[in-house]
Amino acid sequence: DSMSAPHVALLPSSGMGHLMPFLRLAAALLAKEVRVMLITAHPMVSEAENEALSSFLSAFDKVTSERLDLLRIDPEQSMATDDPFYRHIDLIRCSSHLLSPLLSSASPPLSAIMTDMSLVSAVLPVTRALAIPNYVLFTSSARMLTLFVSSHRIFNWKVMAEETDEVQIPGQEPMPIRWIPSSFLQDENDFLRNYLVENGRSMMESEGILINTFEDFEHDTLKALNDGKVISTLPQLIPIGPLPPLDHETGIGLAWLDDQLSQSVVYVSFGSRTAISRNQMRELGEGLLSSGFRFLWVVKDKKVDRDDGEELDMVVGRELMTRLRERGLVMKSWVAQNEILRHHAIGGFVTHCGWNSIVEAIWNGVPILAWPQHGDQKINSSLVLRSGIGIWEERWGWPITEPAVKAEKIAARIKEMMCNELLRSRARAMKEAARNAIAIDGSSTKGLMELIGLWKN
Ligand code: BUP
Repeated sequence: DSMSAPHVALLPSSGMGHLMPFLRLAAALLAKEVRVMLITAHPMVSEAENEALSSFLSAFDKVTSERLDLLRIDPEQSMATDDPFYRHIDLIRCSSHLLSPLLSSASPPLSAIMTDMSLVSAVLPVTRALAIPNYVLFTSSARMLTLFVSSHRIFNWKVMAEETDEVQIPGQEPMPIRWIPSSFLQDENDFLRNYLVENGRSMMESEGILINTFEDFEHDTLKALNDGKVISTLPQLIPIGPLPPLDHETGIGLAWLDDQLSQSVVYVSFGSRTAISRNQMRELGEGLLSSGFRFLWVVKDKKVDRDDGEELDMVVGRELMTRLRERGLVMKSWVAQNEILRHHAIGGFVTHCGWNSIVEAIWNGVPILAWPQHGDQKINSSLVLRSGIGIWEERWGWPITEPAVKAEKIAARIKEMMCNELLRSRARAMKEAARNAIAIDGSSTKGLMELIGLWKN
């Protein structure tokens, strides 16, 4: 009954790639009769985050929404980075003591808090003082987690990168240095590098790590992690994925897609925080045209959507835009990605391989052409390749540099993705496995139910 229902706080961090899985987790917990307090830090970085939060709150009125009003600090004192999302994380870090009154006044008292992977080290001291169990939601792959939790044991990544071309993480096959997120490869004075390493270390002190993946997709890595082969001090790791997209995640109508043949359209998006160069955009546009397929392309010109004011004709070029409009749909973000991926007309997804995008492609059985740009995306791409649900041309840019990948090459890879029946059938099988994982007796459901059971005692 509701008297004994556990009460849990959720604390996402900056950017849609972090907010989306938290909102979906909130819904999954509510569906299991858990009370949810959602704490978000304001002001948020992007318009997309504001909108996602308010539409979520109107769809789920049982959720208690709390605001963490960020301190205004001198940017000079903030983490040395010009990335607005990392700066925002740093503001949350500096404001984390303000969480204390929010958490301690919760009624009924909190059974646990779920903290984003980028906020663990900042939040742990607060939750420890209040004796609230602190769990982490890791918003990337299990393979990426192996790197995160070993990072504090690898003495100096930068030095290592100069000496070898592979990283040996215990219990794992060697990982090429060129897949490692560049932040890890900075020297020991680099704030961001130290912050990542510190969070990896702090995760060891959390009560448990929830991860948006599932057995059939990352079986070996999950097993190595849970058997203590990667690091013996790992707290319990609970795969709870795929966190299913929510019904209210809809956008403007997709009449154009409705008129297309099944599996005939290429969907192209590089996520919510990756802008590609204008030169590369033009090649991509030409590549889409010469692939012969129809397409839905979400163009991103600036890292943060608020800055993305320029007309597509200016960004892509008027002449090219005219030709593109004859064959496809070119839009600016925000689109409702899951609604697109689940549409029968979509036959393939050109993606930067942000973890949520991969999980959503799997959820909908859509084959992938991986084009990673930074961060965890190469590691994620390697999983796409290995599982056989997509292809990856490793020689393409990292990060997007000049010279741009040429249109003909892009067109050839798009054709390969769209015409490969084997990819399509593997993607379909993975979709089945994904849905089974969260069915009533699925592996992810069991993990989540056991966890909730702990909170009831
Ligand atoms: Br763009 C865009 N609509 O127009 P990732 C993204 N999304 O629904 P990222 C939309 O944002 P990180 C759009 O479905 C996914 O849930 C998308 O997360 C949604 O990449 C999320 O794929 C994006 O993980 O984050 O945003 O680059 O850097 O954390 O990987």
